[in-house]
Amino acid sequence: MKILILNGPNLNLLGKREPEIYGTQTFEQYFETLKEKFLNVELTYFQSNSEGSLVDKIHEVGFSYDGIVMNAGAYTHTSVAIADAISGVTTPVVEVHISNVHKREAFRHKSFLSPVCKGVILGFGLKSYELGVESFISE
Ligand code: CA2
Repeated sequence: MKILILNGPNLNLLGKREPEIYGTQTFEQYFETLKEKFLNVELTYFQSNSEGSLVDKIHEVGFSYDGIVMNAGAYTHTSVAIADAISGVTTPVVEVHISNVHKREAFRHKSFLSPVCKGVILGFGLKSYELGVESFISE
C-alpha cells in the first residue's frame, strides 16, 4: 500500500515556533515514528509552501497511490485549486489538521477541501496523521 503524506504552507516550521498549538517535534522527526509504526505501508512525505506545487503533487500520485493524507495548512481555508485537484484524481484524500480548527478563529472553520475529501481528522496533534494513515488500512 502506497500513501503520501502531503503538507502545505508553513508546516516546515513545526517544532520551531508556536509549540503551544503545534507541539515541539519537527515533521521530519515525527515521520520517522510514522514509518516505524506502519512497516507494511510505503509512506512518502512531501511538503511545499506553494499552492501550485501541491496541486502538481496531487496530480503526480493521484492515479497510482492508495491514499493521500493531506494537511493543506492555511490553503485549506482558501484554495479552490487544491479542491479541484483532489476532485480530479482517483486516489482518495483524507484531510488532517493538528489543531482543532473549530476552537480557533472563525476563518479556520471553513474548509474548501472537506467536501471533496474522503474524511476529516482534526485536533489530535501529530497523531491526526497516524489516524489518517490508519483510516486507509482498516478498510
Ligand atoms: O491545525 C492545523 O494542522 C492547520 O492546518 C495548521 C495551519 C493553519 O493555517 C490551519 O488553520 C490549521 C498552519 C500551519 C502553520 O504551522 C506552523 C507551525 C509552527 C509554527 C508556525 C506555523
